[in-house]
Amino acid sequence: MAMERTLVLIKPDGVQRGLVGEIVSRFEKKGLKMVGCKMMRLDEAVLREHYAHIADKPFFPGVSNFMKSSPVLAMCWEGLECVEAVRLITGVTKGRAADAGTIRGDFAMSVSCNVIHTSDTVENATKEVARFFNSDELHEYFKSEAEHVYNEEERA
Ligand code: FUP
Repeated sequence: MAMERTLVLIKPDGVQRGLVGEIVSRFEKKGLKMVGCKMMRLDEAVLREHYAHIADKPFFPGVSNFMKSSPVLAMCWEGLECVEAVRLITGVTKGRAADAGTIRGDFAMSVSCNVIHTSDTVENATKEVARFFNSDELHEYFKSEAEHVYNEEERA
């Protein structure tokens, strides 16, 4: 069991639709710890890096324009094996096919305007957190709820 950090971006549609509080609240209620948070405007360079795996797809220019259309909220969340836990809360890429109860299942209809980005693997999470946050923007602190979120073995 490993303590992990993962990147969450609330995309322009989530910001424009006033879903920031709802989304942050879901991660908080789950028992995850926010260790970084900032609003930022993404440029072409960071989007080409972040979406390198879809850069040659015909839909990339549309995704890129959408991601630049207003600021996003970048967050780093921490928790035990949280990369997978956050992906489960996120739901599949196509919002209208995502399970009810997931963020995309509850708030998205589109395949690209799908409210949030979340890292898909532990390896990518490490790279993505470093891409969006400087080390002095990430905070280590004790959150007392950990005693109730985790059992003794999980906290060790
Ligand atoms: P996800 O990990 O669920 O965010 O999805 P991907 O990394 O596979 O896709 C990256 C972005 O490309 C998504 F935000 C949505 C967009 N996309 C499309 O617009 N059309 C597609 O057919 C697939 C992905």
